[in-house]
Amino acid sequence: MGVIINCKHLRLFLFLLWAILALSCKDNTVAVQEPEPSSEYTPLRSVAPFPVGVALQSNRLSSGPHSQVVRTVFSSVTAEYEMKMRHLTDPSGNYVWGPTDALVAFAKEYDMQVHGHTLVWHQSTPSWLENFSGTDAEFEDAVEDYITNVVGRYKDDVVSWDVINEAFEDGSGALRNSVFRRRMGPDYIARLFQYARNADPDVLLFYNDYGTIWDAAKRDAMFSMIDDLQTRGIPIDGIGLQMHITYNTPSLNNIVAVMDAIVQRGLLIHISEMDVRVNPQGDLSELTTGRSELQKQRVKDIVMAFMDLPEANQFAITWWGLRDPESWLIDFWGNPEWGLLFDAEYRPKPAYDGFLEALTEN
Ligand code: 9MR
Repeated sequence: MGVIINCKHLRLFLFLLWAILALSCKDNTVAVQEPEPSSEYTPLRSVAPFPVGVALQSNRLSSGPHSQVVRTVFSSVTAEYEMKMRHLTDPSGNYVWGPTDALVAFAKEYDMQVHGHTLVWHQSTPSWLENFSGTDAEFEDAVEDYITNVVGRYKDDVVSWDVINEAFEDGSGALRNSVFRRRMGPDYIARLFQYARNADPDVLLFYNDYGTIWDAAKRDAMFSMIDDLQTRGIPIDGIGLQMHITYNTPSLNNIVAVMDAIVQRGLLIHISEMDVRVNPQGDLSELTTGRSELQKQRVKDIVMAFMDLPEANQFAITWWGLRDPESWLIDFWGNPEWGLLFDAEYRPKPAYDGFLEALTEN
């Protein structure tokens, strides 16, 4: 028996379709059903004696659960990418402040501190600077202007900046041959720090890198740079240890040895980009209880080691993302990975308990 659709049915159908769409859309975005975060756990910020941070992308602030967990649990934020040069300026060199202004406003509203990341990074050089057609002196003026503008804009809101990120090569510790090194000469790092200090006498200035725990040449290069800056009275306040590690490497002893060497130099320590890979060999297709417990112990050990440092040297611990599926680790390593404190459903993992236990049992 055939179905006859007359005009009246069609109008009713179209009206219902419109009503459903209108209810599920806001600002042209189809609303995605998101899990509700649980509130039955202790927020890290309520017990940590130092700032606990998280890397954030401004587009995720529009997600209710995401922003709720961030502001409840953490007391510091870092832009995961939006405060880098290639994002703070467009290809012609005009400033793009929208996303970072939004992040800073969010942090202010919820009483969180902001760590600025990063003024200079060879992997985020915008094309207007990479292909700069003026003289070397004009290039340096442009870099100084940039630092003055960016640090100056957030003078009242950003407490600390990574002045330069990852300046040394893996394996050799040689200064990377970036456009900054080529156009400003081998002493360019000292001048970047000085420009940042001139822009804000109070902001804390960091050198940030990965691999300084397990790569001896890179570590030596970093400490030589620090010693040189300090001998010459160039301002530097702290070191960011990125802490992209796995559940079983590097050893805690090696981590502690590097932290001690930083303490000996009177600098602040920022565990600046923490995540703990549990699947470095790619043998897991889902997170097992066993690996999860190893991750928990690893987090606990590191937080305890950080808390054993003299208080004057403890700057902060920052997680490089909130939920496992949002982490850069998955694309970068090409394995399923669960490196962070929260799972896809915004549930705190055993690693979260490890962090809490270190804070409360110490
Ligand atoms: O996690 C960040 C990713 O979302 C960005 O696309 C990428 C490029 O801006 O940077 C990633 O963060 C890096 C950080 O800035 C410096 N240390 C290594 C981090 C992972 O690549």
